[in-house]
Amino acid sequence: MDAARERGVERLAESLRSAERIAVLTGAGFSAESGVPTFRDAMTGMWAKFDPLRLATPEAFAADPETVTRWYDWRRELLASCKPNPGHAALAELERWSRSRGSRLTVLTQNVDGLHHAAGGEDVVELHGSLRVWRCTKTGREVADPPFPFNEYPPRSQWGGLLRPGVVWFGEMLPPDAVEAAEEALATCDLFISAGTSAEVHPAAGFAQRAAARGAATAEINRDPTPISGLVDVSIRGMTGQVLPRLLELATAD
Ligand code: BV8
Repeated sequence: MDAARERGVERLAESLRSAERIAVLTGAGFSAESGVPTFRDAMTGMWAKFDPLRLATPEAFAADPETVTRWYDWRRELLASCKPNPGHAALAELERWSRSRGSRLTVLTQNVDGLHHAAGGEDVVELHGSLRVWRCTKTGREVADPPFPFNEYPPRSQWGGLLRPGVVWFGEMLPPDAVEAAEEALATCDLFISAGTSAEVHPAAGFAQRAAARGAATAEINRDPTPISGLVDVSIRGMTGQVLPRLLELATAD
């Protein structure tokens, strides 16, 4: 690990050891090393291929439910072969380590892939819903992990409606229970870490600023610079799958 990155990780490990309430915001970059395409990477990102801003909206689903549900079922099938990476495992271990010393670490994820839970994370808030849950457009009732691929697009629900993915589309409100949990973490954290996110999708993009305004220590771990890189106390340029294990090692060393 290069010297500047190592120094940043050492500083963040120190903050972790003295923090009592930690909030970690994660985005698509956290799952990139698991093979899940992010929204912005030119070669693999879905912005280039499918323009999520166009497809990830209620309007697109209303206009063309077949294309939208095919896209989400394709992503769901892709996810089936994706496993948590060392970054997910290290973060789940940091959560357990925090709990063992009487502090608390909450993961606020923008990802809909379920990989934090798959890695053993427990205190995880899915801000943008989950691709594993599909919801009836008529009754709002949810179906967890419906068999894929669907045999028709758009898939019909058993209650006479259509099935839509249980994710938050652009222009939709975040789930109230997720908002409540995120607000509680933001209001009480003394350390806020943003990891693997472009910090451009709201309201999550504003979390670092809000934590800093309350006096929490702030840090970012990201491959590329983002709009919050200049705002946080510690900005670590790196891959979460490599930085998180090193952070765990330094933070938990006796
Ligand atoms: C809402 C589910 C009320 C669907 C997603 C204020 C200002 C401006 C706009 C708005 C605003 N308030 C609301 C908006 C509108 C909108 C918005 O933010 N638009 C953006 C485009 C400007 N927000 C909303 O509509 C939200 N709803 O606020 O309701 C409202 C509504 C309208 C108007 C006002 C208020 C709902 C947003 C949720 C949308 N749903 N996902 C699906 O998955 O299909 S968001 C979607 O984008 C994913 O969740 C994904 O996570 C996210 C993209 O962001 P990132 O996660 O950061 O991923 P990205 O690819 O962008 O970046 C990856 C990063 O990782 C990069 O920086 C890269 O360098 C880094 N990286 C890559 N590999 C690695 C790595 N880092 C480390 N290690 C690596 N290995």
